[in-house]
Amino acid sequence: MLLREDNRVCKLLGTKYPLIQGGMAWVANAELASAVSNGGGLGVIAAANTPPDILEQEIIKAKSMIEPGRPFGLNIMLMSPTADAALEVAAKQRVPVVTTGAGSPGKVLERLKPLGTIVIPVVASVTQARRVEKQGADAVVAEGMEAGGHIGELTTMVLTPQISQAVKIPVICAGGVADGRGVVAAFALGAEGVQVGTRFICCEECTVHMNYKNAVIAAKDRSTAITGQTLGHPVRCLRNKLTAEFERLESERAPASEIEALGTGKLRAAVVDGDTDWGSLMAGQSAAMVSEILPAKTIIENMFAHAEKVLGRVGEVKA
Ligand code: TUI
Repeated sequence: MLLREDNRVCKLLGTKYPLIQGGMAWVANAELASAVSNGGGLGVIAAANTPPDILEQEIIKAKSMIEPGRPFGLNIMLMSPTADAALEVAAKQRVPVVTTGAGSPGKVLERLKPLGTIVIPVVASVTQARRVEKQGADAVVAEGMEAGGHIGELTTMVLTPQISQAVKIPVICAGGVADGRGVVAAFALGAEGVQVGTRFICCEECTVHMNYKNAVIAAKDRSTAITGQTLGHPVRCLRNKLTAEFERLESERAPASEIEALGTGKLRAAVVDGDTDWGSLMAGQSAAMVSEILPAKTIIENMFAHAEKVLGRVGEVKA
């Protein structure tokens, strides 16, 4: 059995499955978060750069869509200029779980732990994992560079076991997890849960433009590229005219301001307008393993049912 009664992630979150949905900017809204939470995982709304009043409305909407007793979360992107405002919204709305990304979550832990909020930072290195444990994090997401969006340098395969060994708090594995095989692999590496992003772009309840979903479904093994590496914040997305232009500017050592400017507004163009040529189609390498649009609940149930079958093939995994 992969899923045990005593799974620490399920106990911490109060979910049926030890699964967190990635806090994908522009993608993770009330519709997606409520579908994942109602499906037995932890749905997460992305604060990203959302103005605080609109973010608060989104949280209120999610609360109205989520079945009583089911938890949900808010992801705060720490590089965002609206991160402090999002933190206050999380406190005011008593959001049960907060995940953080792209920075050091000290301030978030200080503000929210006294309120009883569960805080789960996303990290990309062992040093960061150790630090957030000391600062009082309840669990940690170890995110490998197979993931979509803003990424670190290490792969899921090497990051997860090292973080699992370095900390006592539960580790949730992210980056490349899209099906039951990924869940079993995550547990074999020492994780007690998974964070899944890309797979949920292609769920029925996700409101992104159909062109974005179709691009994920069409993706093959080498369909993603990393842009922005020369700027110090690498971002993984599906290859298109935009990533080719990034590559050209970066190889020509264009001024950082010019490269930065190229990215402005491009995630919105992909998500809202369905611009697959010039939009930023953020997605992880697991896009190649996504082949159909299903309800979020079915995705989650299939993932864990398949995990049990896979585990039957590899034998009982011990930490
Ligand atoms: O945050 C993410 N993924 C993201 S954020 C995002 S929004 C965006 N939009 C446009 C351009 C750039 C970003 C899209 N995808 N994942 C979690 C994550 N966190 N990955 C890596 C890190 C990280 C990096 C540094 C965590 C901590 C950290 O610490 C720095 C420090 O000071 O300790």
